[in-house]
Amino acid sequence: MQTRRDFLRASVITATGAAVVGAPRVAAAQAKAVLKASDVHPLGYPTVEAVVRMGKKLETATSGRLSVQMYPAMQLGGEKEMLEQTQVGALQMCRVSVGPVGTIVDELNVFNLPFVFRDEAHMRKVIDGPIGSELMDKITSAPNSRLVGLGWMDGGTRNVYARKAFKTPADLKGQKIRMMGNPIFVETMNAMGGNGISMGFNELYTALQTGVVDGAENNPPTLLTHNHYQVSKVYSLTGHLIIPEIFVFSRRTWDGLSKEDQALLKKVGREAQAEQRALWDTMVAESTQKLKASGVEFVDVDKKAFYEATKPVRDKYGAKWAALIKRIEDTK
Ligand code: BDP
Repeated sequence: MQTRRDFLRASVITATGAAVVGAPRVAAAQAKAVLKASDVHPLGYPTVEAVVRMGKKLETATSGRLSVQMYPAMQLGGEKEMLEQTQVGALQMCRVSVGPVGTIVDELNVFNLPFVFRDEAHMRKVIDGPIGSELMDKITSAPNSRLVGLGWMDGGTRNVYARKAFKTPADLKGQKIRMMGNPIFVETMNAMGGNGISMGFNELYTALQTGVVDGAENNPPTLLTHNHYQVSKVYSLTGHLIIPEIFVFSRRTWDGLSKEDQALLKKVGREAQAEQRALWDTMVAESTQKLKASGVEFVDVDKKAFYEATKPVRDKYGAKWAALIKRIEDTK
């Protein structure tokens, strides 16, 4: 497995070597290039597997000229760090939650609003349809983003987990719950009755273990894969966030690629989106079953109360995107 140090060393070699990727322009359009990709999840997790398979397709299609080197499992830090490395071209690709991307391209924050989607089927309809394409284009065209959007992935439904159940907002009183780095999420948790704590995913396991936070919120595959369920045995089905995931490419590297390579990346990117979805559905079913078998208690909650409690967050952050939110609501 590659370490962070190997990665940094590889970057240096890359910056001075013949096969230049991550430099402002790829020296020769047809140069051999190893595209570095990263994900917070380990090998085998649906998002990682889909990008690894995408890399194999690239390799086959270009007879080995283009390939993907995956840096999984938070080797390169949390999602904020991965996005920054992609923006400067130290990484070519990263798969992240839309959560932190909303701090780069504001319009994406509509997907980060609590209860903006009725359910996962609704979310899929939206990302697969015109709104999904428009927002993907926004990422690519926003001058400050320095990213090229390649595709969406599924991130399921996020529920709160801790040592105790949270059936109503009152139950969350005084509870420090880790949220992803974006003010919307901290305010969402505060509105839900708890104390939202913004923290990188790479710091969370220790924070749960040491009691720096009382709990966190995520989908079943993440709760299982990252062993958080060993500390937090109660999973309250709040369903407050259904946030798509996204994989993006470095604009800096992209601009040095030939039109043909760009088109190929877009094609295999679209295929990765479909592959991840199938892997995801299997993983959600399996992890739900494994969590239950390990003694994690799945608790039904007063969802309406959480929905109503979070209205101020939707009002505050949704006001400027009212037309878009209406279109999302109207997507049946
Ligand atoms: C997981 C997402 C991952 C996020 C993580 C988080 O797949 O992209 O980093 O949540 O909570 O569900 O930070």
